[in-house]
Amino acid sequence: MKPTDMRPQPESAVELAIFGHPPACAEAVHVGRPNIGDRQRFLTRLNDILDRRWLTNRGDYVIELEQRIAEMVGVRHCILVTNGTIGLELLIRALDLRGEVIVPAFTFVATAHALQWQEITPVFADIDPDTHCLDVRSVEAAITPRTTGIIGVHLWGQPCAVEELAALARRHKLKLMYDAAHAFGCTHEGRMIGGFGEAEVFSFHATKIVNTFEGGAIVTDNDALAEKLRLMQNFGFSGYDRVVYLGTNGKMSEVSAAMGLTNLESLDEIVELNRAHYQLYRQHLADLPGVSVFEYDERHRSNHQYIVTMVDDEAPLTRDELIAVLHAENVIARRYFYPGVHRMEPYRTKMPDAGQRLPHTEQVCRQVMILPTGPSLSAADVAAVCRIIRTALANAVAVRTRLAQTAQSTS
Ligand code: T4K
Repeated sequence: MKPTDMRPQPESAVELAIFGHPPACAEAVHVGRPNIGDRQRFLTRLNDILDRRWLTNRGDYVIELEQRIAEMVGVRHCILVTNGTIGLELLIRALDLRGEVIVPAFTFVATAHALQWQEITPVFADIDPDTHCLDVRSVEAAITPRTTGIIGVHLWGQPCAVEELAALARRHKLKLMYDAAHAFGCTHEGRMIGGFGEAEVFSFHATKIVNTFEGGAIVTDNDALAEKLRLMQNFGFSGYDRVVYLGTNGKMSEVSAAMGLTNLESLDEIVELNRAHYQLYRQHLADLPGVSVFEYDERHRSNHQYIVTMVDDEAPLTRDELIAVLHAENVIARRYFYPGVHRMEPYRTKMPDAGQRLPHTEQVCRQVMILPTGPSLSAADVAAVCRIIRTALANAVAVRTRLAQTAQSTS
């Protein structure tokens, strides 16, 4: 990557790809590159699966991974599933949620889709702008006689206000569950995420801190709930030829579990590296006008899976202008979760005015910019990504003019 100069310069001297310089990265640098543990160990497990000819239906690797996760999280039950979305759908059904369920609109669309898929109405509550998780007062204001539950999302691995949500749910006799897709390996005041609410759901998608290619897990201390979930994820079978419940196919395969076991062995190392990248981003992006790095509450431990930055109105460039500059350099920064689930279909049509009750969601949707991290990036790469941002901001007028010209010539 190229050195840059912070003083405003003539356009042609500003070393950015939008001005015709070669991009900083020869190949695309993505948010969400999979973390891949020890390849040899995975291949050994893969050979074992092939030798044993046991490919799915709760084989040895699925059982082993379920035990390891339950132990690590400190809960009695872990049910591995096909992916996080199926995990949410199963849990919503097993908890018998109906009518309306309160969720944030600042989340991946799967949180709301898992409800709507079952004809349950997601009712969007606003977020706390500091944590990006549900604002408890907004949740309370959204409760109606049709409300049956609340789904909190521990966004970016930052825990929800778990005590306040539990108290609210108790007061109104609502079921409380968590979408913990981002929070595997994270804690709330020293207690592992996974043990809160009736149950929690992790995602082990390729882009997550631990991946099983595709996959997820439901974790709970509730024996009856776990038993129901096990039946539901396997067509309701309780033995050969014996179906005792309505179910679907939500099983994880052995190859996915083998990948999960392998990646779990590298979890601590990856979290350490992510934490180091996070600190570097904070150093390199310090003192920039209008650009800040999301601050985690030190009482909790995050897996630092996402580098979350905010570009506010003080910045001389908008978030989208900065993203255009980064994309030209082959740094594929993302706008998670733009434009907000309430502005995605079918919710946008069903509730066109939802945004009016979600001022913080709307603001954060405009400001969040996710930058790449993980083992595929070096410390020098992190510095280079930050240098692009600094250079763009230091030459904001020229950058804005150039982007406008490019947009005009391509329209
Ligand atoms: N709840 C929350 C809060 C979630 O964030 C998610 C998932 C869920 C529930 C549902 O869990 P799952 O059903 O997915 O288990 C990604 C993921 O697809 C999605 O799993 C994730 N959240 C979401 C935050 O991000 P996209 O739309 O960003 O794009 P995707 O999957 O194409 O990946 C992003 C980038 O990662 C790619 O541009 C390139 C890179 N990549 C991706 C894959 C799949 C790779 O380098 N290699 C790969 O194999 O959704």
